[in-house]
Amino acid sequence: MVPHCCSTSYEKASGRCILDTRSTPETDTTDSSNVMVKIPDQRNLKPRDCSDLPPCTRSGVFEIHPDDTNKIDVYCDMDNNGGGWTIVQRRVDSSVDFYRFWNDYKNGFGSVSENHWLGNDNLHILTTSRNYVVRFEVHDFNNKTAYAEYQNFKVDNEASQYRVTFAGYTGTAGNGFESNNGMKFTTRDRDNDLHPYHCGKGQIGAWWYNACGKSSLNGIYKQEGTTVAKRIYWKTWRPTTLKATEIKIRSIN
Ligand SMILES: [Ca+2]
Repeated sequence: MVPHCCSTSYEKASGRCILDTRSTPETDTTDSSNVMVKIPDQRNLKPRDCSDLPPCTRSGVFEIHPDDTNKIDVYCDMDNNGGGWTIVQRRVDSSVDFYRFWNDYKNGFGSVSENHWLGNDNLHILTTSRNYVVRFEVHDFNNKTAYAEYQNFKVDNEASQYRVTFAGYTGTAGNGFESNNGMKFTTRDRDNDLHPYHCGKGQIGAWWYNACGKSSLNGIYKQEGTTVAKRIYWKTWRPTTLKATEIKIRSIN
């Protein structure tokens, strides 16, 4: 299965042989005509986000520089749906507690390459420096996957309670984020939602709740099949709790 890669490595995701950074020229072919591409030298790159990384970059953790003063470690998904995606949120299991406070969501938490929240301040810096598409990916316990994408995704600053705005909808998961447009962020210690009660406490989560709405991807991690309110949900796709989620953004300018 593995092609003949002479003094290189084989990258499964792209099906290519990868040349070492020291090699010249920048591309070559193997004896079986597989294209080899030089690994970009990432030491001198200052990408504003993952979409600035060179085309053959592999997925992984990178330091990005959204403006002159800020640098952030992020996970870049360079393999799926065209690549260039900066990961904002990821849930893969119950090992990281997402029932956290305002300052946790402000600053971000978890491990960049596993269960992770990038942080609302970082989201604000990124989404107000460029024009972003946001993609919500949801996975059920039968290994089925669906997504929802929105244009012009922006998260306002902390003084505005990280109010979110976006436009349009395309996808397969249903428009589960629709009623969250224009909503402020709510956590267990700050009720900014439109419901008479506190959605952050009622749903055991942190989200741009309306009253409370059809999505809650930072809900408490539950086992397969549960439909109790306190869970990870995207109700326009599945009535049951979700196994894994990802939120990622990609700039279009
Ligand atoms: Ca409320």
